[in-house]
Amino acid sequence: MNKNMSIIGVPMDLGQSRRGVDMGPSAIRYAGLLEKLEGLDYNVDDLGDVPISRPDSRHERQDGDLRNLKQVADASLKLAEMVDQEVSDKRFPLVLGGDHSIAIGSLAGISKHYENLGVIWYDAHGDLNSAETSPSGNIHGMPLAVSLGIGHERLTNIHGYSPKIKPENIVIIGARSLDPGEKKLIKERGIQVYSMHEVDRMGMTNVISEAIEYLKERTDGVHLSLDLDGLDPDEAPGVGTPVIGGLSYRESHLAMEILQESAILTSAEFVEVNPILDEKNKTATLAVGLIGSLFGEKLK
Ligand code: B3U
Ligand code: MN
Ligand code: MN
Repeated sequence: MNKNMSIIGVPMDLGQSRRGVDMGPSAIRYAGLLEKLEGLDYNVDDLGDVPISRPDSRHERQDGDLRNLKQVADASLKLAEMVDQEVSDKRFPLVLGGDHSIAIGSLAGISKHYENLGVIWYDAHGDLNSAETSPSGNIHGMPLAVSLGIGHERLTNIHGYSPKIKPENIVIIGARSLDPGEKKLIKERGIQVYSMHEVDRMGMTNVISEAIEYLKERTDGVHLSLDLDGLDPDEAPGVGTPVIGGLSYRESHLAMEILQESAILTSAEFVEVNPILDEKNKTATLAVGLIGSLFGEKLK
């Protein structure tokens, strides 16, 4: 794996309705991220946080519109430009959220550099909604659809091109809360989904190994987008939309270790850590632990 790494924080909470996830990047840094990575011999450059503009007042949803569209679009473009620069400089971008809407900017900056960028979406949700299918109007439920070119043009066109990714280059792991429109899209586009059902039946070793083989055959780079709500809320309580019955601490570490061995990742992001809803920074600490396994920390 690339030993030169750039960390970018995105203190964004406007893609959903609960406050606190804007403090995610600080909580993850405070939990010892830099020390962990430097201890694993990475050359780490912490670029600080992307500036986020505040809305004039909290946006109440109008019929069919998207909450805080302008602020999310502005931040996505800034993040895309920063990530783009780091990939050009041959550095591994590690992005810290913030709510999952930030993936719109990450993918916009990264995908320019690849013909066939693969994405592993580790999440309780599909994040495949658009204004028409969203039950909430929250943009954090939309970034994967936006990256496929589905959704508001201000989002799909960030960084001047669309789509960012192809449906056959996506693997979703840990899904257990999909809206009807998302299920329809998954079927129509043939998106690979390992829901909790498959994880339970096959075991995480087989799920992640199959996902790696699948992506190896068809992609020239792979981005990991890890939403902490993919894990069970018992183990990751500090998330805005907890869903019971999630991936365990142990399954998640195992997935990160097998990803490390495969060496397929070219970028990653960890999102949705909400320190206000957390218990003594447990979720941020968990995120740093997972990042350790992903980047080569060994048990023996
Ligand atoms: N699918 C729902 C809920 C949701 C999506 N992502 C999260 N929650 N974290 C929606 O609002 O789109
Ligand atoms: Mn998500
Ligand atoms: Mn989620």
